Amino acid sequence: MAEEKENKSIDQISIELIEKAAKDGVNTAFDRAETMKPCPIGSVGSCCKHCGMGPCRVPLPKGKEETPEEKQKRRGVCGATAETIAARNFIRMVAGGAAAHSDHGRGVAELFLAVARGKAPGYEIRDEQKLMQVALDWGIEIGDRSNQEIATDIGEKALEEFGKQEGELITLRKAPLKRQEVWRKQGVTPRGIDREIVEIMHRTHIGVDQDYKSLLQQGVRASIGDGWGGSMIATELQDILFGTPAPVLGQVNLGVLKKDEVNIIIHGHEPLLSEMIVAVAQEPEMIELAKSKGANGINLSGMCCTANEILMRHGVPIAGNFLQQELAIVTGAVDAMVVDVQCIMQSIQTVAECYHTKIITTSPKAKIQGAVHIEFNEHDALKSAREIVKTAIENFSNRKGNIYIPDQQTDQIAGFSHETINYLLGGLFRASYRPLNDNIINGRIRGVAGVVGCNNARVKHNEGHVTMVKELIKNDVLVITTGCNAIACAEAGLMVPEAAKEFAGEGLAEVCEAVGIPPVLHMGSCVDNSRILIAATAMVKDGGLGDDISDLPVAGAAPEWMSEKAISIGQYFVASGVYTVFGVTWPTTGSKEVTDYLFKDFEDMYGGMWAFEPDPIKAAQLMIAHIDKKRKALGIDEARERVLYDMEMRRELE
Ligand code: SF4
Ligand code: MSK
Repeated sequence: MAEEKENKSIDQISIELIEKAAKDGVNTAFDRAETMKPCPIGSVGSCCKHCGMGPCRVPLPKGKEETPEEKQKRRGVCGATAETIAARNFIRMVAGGAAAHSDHGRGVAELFLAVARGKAPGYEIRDEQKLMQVALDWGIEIGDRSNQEIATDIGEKALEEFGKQEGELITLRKAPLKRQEVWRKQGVTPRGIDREIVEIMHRTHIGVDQDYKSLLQQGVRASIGDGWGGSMIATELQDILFGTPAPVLGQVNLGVLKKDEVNIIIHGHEPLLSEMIVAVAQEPEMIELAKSKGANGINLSGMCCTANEILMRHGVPIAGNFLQQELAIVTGAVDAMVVDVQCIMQSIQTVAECYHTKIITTSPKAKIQGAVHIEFNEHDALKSAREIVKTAIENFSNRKGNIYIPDQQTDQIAGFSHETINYLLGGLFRASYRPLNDNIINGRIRGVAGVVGCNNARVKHNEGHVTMVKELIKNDVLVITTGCNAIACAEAGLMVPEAAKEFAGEGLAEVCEAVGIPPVLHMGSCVDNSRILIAATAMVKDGGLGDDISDLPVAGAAPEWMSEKAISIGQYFVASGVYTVFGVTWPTTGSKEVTDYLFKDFEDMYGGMWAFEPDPIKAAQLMIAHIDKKRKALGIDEARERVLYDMEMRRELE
């Protein structure tokens, strides 16, 4: 029995809480993953339910070679082939993911505009330098105009990008020129963020686009509109409003909960409300109210990407990643879990009913039956935040006594925005990626990997993330990370500078030690994958490593992916020229043609392609092999032979 629980997570704290859930008779995702087996036809993309004549299932015949005649007949009622069905399913996943990120971006842009117009009390422009930078990037006049005027133009322009009908997204200009040309040549330059998503829904309706290559190209187009459009707008405007992240010390894992304080967990993705909750929880009246109810204070922590957002900007501790959301409630010590959008399990309400926790939904787009709904109103955000915090405080005295908080948490350094990396590497006056490029060229750093994405209850919690990342850094590959991978790495102690000595290869460890950074750099939340694109572009611009992202010795991965957003992210990594490996399962294996197109043909078209490898060590080795291939093409493969750091070089770097 104990062994069974240990198979569910590599994290001891999670194992203890999975055991507590079992003792308390609480059903969690870990249990449901055992009883609910994935459909073998749907999981490979071979089931279509796009019309009332289906669902139609077109699985590959088992155990025998299919004749061309049999393949001809293996179609849906409307005649759709297995290729069309797999491609349609795949790009509908891209549409779902791109829509989620981009609607997040739209929400930020709306708030941004309201702040610029003075209609969102409580918010302000915190990063003036970034405001100017974005104005310059978007061609908005600065002159002697006020911040408010400039911000109004930026907000209006940002919102236009969603509904734009023709031309090119303004944010694509951030990409290397050669990459922009690749997109034009392939005909996948997005016109408007919403338009490309809607077009996927149109093309995948019965009887429209029935050429898998044409379908997959539209998937690429919408994904670029996500990474270089909606997500990038979200990140840029959030930085202006809430501050661009800088290195900050924080703690992680369920041990951050406090027995004697009101515990509020903020879960989801958008930092609009959570920023206000962070402010309100520090108000003396709120702390007094908590004390009057017998608590020693108010303890905020985050879950999933909201956690990453408020950690990066305020050092608020992280309670856990996707598969730990139910476990947090199982501690019996969470007085309120406040949720907005994305990656929120409906079952948190059922688990909460076994304890005393109040689930508070806040978005009109995301309600949960049985939960308390306190709607977030951006025009009176402080009022919403106060009502939420008060509701949590009032609930403190309802605790049932069945409390267990593991006595363990891990330190981490987060806040590695593109700007911070630039500054850390080059200093304030000559901020640049030059030292990174130089250390890649001289071979101390072999390459860079962006490892991101979710947890997936089909595999052992955090195992794929941590195993892959350890293998990469051991082989001198610097890892940059976001989302639930970042939380997994932090829980495993990989995000402190000392981790370089313990886990990284000699060359990478030397560089980390000289700069004072961990070997795994936390870049933020899911929308902040756009920071990875900007970092890759900065490497190109600094020179010496080719003239496009596809020339760089870099790779991407999502070893425990599960969400449609992860597919959209992977697709825009690939479209940006990055070799990208996913684990767990691959949603098009029902069609060899579709899979080959994504895994092979895309390399000729985009310089980056997809790969699937569920074993995290093998997946890391694939990434390293790709990095070495790129090093060879750049003529820097020999340089890896001489990894010696003398004192002069060290001083130069410092
Ligand atoms: Fe079947 Fe075609 Fe309808 Fe899909 S669209 S459910 S393949 S008939
Ligand atoms: S929260 S999309 S489970 S990374 Fe962004 Fe984690 Fe994946 Fe959600």
